[in-house]
Amino acid sequence: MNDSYAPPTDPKTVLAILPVEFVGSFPDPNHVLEPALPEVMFLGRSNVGKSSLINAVVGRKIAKTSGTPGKTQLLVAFRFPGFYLLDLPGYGYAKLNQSERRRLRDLVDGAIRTRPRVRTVVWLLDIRHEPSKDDLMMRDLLADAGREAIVVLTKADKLTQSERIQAVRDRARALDVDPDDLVMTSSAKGTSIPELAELIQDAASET
Ligand SMILES: Nc1nc2c(ncn2[C@@H]2O[C@H](COP(=O)(O)OP(=O)(O)OP(=O)(O)O)[C@@H](O)[C@H]2O)c(=O)[nH]1
Ligand SMILES: [Mg+2]
Repeated sequence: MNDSYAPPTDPKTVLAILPVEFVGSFPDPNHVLEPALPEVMFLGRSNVGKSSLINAVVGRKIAKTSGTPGKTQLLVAFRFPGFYLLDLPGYGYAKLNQSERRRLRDLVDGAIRTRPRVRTVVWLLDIRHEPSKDDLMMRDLLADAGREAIVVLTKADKLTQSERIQAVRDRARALDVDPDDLVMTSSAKGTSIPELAELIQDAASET
């Protein structure tokens, strides 16, 4: 992938021009949102950059972010005209006690397995790291649940250009996907943010 045409900062996206409303935060993975609309869900390890990427694609700071893993603890819903964006807690955060970890895992697994209106899952992986055991379990869960996914690499700004090229190849091989199907992003620099916003809008509006 080549990001040399990526705008440097703060690109306007197709989602940035839409009104958005915070709906609420819910502990139940099956919480029913009214009115019923298509849903796009953000998934990834704790601290991978889900909430930051949501803020980047919608061009506003709507999701809470933090340098400390485990920031998002509930299913968080934002409503756009015609669809919902859902922010999920991260998986694989080791420093929680067993019951909290269990609760978060049940929330994430339940949302992936059973929410009937999810059109696509935006699945995030840190570009710097090989997929973890949890990532690979999540891949199996997505496949098992028959979920379509947009696979995103995050924090591309943390690598040099040559490291990025190598990393995209390595991640594609580890995930057994085509490198061209990986969306390499940086929320910090705006890399591929307009493109990702369009993929999300397209998925949400497919009939
Ligand atoms: N350099 C860089 N840092 C990033 C980027 N995206 C996110 N971060 C940082 O990564 C940390 C975690 O970001 P969040 O967006 O809160 O991550 P999250 O996946 O929502 O985390 P949880 O809610 O805890 O699962 C924060 O310190 C962000 O500033 C990026 O593109 N580049
Ligand atoms: Mg978060």
